[in-house]
Amino acid sequence: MTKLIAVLGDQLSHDGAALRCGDKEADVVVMAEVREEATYTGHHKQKLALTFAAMRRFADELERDGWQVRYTKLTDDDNAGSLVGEFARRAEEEGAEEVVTLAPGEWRLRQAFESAPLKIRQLPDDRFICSEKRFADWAEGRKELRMEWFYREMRRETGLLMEGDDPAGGEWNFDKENRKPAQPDLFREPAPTFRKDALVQEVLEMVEAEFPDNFGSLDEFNWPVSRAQAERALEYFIAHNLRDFGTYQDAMLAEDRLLHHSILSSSINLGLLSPLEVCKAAEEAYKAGDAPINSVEGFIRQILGWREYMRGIYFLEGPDYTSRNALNHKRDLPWFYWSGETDMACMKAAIGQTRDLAYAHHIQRLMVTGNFALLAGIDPRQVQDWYLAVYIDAYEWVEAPNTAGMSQFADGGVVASKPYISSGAYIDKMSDYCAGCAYDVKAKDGEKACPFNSLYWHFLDRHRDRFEGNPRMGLVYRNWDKQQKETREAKLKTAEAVLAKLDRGEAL
Ligand code: FAD
Ligand code: DLZ
Ligand code: SF4
Repeated sequence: MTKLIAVLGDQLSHDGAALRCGDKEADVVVMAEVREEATYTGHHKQKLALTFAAMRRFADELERDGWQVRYTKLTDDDNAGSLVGEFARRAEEEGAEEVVTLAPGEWRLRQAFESAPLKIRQLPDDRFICSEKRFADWAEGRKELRMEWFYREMRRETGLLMEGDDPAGGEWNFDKENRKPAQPDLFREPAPTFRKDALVQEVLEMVEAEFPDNFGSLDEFNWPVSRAQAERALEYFIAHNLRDFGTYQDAMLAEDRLLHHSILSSSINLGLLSPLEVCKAAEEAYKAGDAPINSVEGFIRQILGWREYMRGIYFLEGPDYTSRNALNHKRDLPWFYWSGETDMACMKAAIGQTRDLAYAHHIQRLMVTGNFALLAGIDPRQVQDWYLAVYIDAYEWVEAPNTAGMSQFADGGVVASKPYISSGAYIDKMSDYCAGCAYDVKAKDGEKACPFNSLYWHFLDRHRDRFEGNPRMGLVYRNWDKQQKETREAKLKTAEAVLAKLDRGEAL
């Protein structure tokens, strides 16, 4: 009996479990571009274009590989509009009684598949290094689910960067070497560009025509849409940027939007590259003496540690994770997150490049836009909606724990042992934004004071009951208490004025 093998838009791996269990002669692969997936959030135009272009390219590859593929384009007349609708339509056409797919990376779709009027078998997504079951076993009985302990187990299990029972280089973590500000590197070889062939052109035009009001611009679209292109991006990163990845991992520069980051998250999340092969490529570079341990360990930790851990947390914590609001933050997301119209140079830069590239690197997401939202008490649901919409790599399984957990402390400390907050001083140390800013990063109160400065103390003051007893935050509360009463009042008054402006819908 024919079965349908459904390949979703972020399941573009030739060796996933669903394709492995299929029979090229008897079974039919189903892929569908559908409105429901294109509109569950207001995806950045580049994310839509990348998804559809990569899906079409993958379908071509499957056909060349001998599979029978039924592919539905977004604008096809008979498009049912949803994945379940498309599976039902194709099942009837093919006389199939069963659909097999990898379990989607979202509770929303898993639940839709479970309650569908036809049988959809969801196989564990084995493209991750750590299965959901393995993560749940690790988490069982632990009081705290800290990434660092999980990561060490993953190092031992995979053997990555291990010398016998010991970590390569004698330490598990080299982060203390990885906090340097950067200078522009005018001699770096330019990043690879990916040819916009007829398939990509057609998709870009379709996205502009069908989603003209979505956030973002397509002008600078330059994402790998096939495995071959993703392999080129990986090779470029290993050859040119891995060496300095660690050292400048937290740095931000106005004129260098990518720095030494890999820009591989979209390719890994789509399934064009496997996380293990990316880690192995970095490990090879270390073994060959081409990249130092602080960079290679730092890079591998992001994938083997953070990426696997975030997915584990998302599925362990359950579907209600995204509605948590431990700090009871209720303010609306300021409009300038969409328009970029703000005098805060750091926010303008992070939002501007997000609009132009659908990309900002981790510290921009965490310590600029995320930090501001947390300090200003923005409703974490609205913050998540923004991150899910604007980034090229955004899928709920990884976006939600990063935003609700790591960035907004909305999960009450499942992911982060303390909130990731800072005043303007941190941004000034790690970037060159402040020199060109309308605000004064050294001023702590008054109209010209950097908003991060006053909001930082306002956050600590209003959440004193929750954080005062946190051993990692005692020092900062002692610092606050030591300040003159008038100084503290001036900072809080400045913060109140900033928040009142936000509440009136004014830009900062
Ligand atoms: P690099 O800096 O080169 O890192 C290498 C790889 O490590 C990345 O490609 C990615 O696969 C992985 N990685 C690094 N940090 C993380 C992390 N914290 N969690 C998971 N994987 C990580 N990442 C997403 O893939 N999708 C998201 O929707 C997403 N949303 C985020 C939201 C917030 C608020 C924050 C603070 C971070 C978010 N991240 C997300 C994590 C991280 O910012 C991106 O993975 C990274 O910026 C992607 O760029 P890159 O490929 O150049 O990464
Ligand atoms: C992100 C996305 C988009 C924009 N469109 C489609 C689509 O039309 N068809 C499809 O199969 N998948 C799409 N995706 C990816 C899914 O939304 C993704 O599988 C879920 O978000 C789970 O990770
Ligand atoms: Fe950002 Fe403040 Fe620096 Fe301006 S002064 S760039 S708002 S940190």
